[in-house]
Amino acid sequence: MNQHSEKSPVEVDTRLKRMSRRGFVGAGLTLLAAGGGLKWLGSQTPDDGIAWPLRRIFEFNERLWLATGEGRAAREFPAGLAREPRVNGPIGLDLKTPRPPERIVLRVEGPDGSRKNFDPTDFARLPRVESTTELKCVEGWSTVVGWSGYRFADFARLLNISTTYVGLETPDRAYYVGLDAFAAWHPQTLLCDLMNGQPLNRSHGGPLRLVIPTKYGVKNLKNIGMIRFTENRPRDFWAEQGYDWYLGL
Ligand SMILES: Nc1nc2c(c(=O)[nH]1)N[C@H]1C(S)=C(S)[C@@H](COP(=O)(O)O)O[C@H]1N2
Ligand SMILES: [Mo]
Repeated sequence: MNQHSEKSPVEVDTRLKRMSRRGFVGAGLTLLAAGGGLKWLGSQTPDDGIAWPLRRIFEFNERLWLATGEGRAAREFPAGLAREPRVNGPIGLDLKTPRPPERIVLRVEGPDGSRKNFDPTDFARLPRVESTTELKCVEGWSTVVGWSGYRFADFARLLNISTTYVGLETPDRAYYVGLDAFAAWHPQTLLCDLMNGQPLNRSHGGPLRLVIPTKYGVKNLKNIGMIRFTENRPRDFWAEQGYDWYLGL
């Protein structure tokens, strides 16, 4: 028996998850390089018109995608089931300001560390997205909420930025969360300015909050002041208190 066959299923599972986090496009390309490149691939017997080493990689990716939960989405509910969630988590909210300001003041930091203000009128260039999902708190309650805003993925495409991680923080930097690219670019991950059809109030994170139903409430940062695109895993308020950094898919 070699080393690999002696690994326990748990150990292998952990390793696979770690690999999937790194991204399988990379793994596939590495295998191609190791195998001598495209010329070598072309000489293999094709199966479904795809050379078998590649096909094996695709099948493996797909199984892994489903097995690790990375191909899944949070449940969407009928809009009529939406309710007002309780107000939970006041860190980094400017509650002295009773109503959200008319203008969203949003800072964006690029992977090179340069910063600029995002022009809030540019949100009008993005499609408005509605989504009715469960806000789940680690404290043990959940509420179905009707959200409206913009896909993070569309926002990032407008800026023409893609990175391995995204960090978000409140204007005073008191609350902050880190997301991996899978989570940030997930189609259900939204930057929201409306909740149950009303402008977000300060307590619920107005003028703009993150809604990420594939993760627990703690990652749904209210009152976004800055969005940081980065190659380094961003700090995360609750991860620093001992919670799992991912807290969801
Ligand atoms: N800025 C900020 N965002 C935050 C928190 C916080 O303390 N500060 N708490 C989080 C937690 S633990 C939860 S459950 C949700 C609650 O959102 P809600 O108040 O709109 O119900 O916000 C999250 N986002
Ligand atoms: Mo929470």
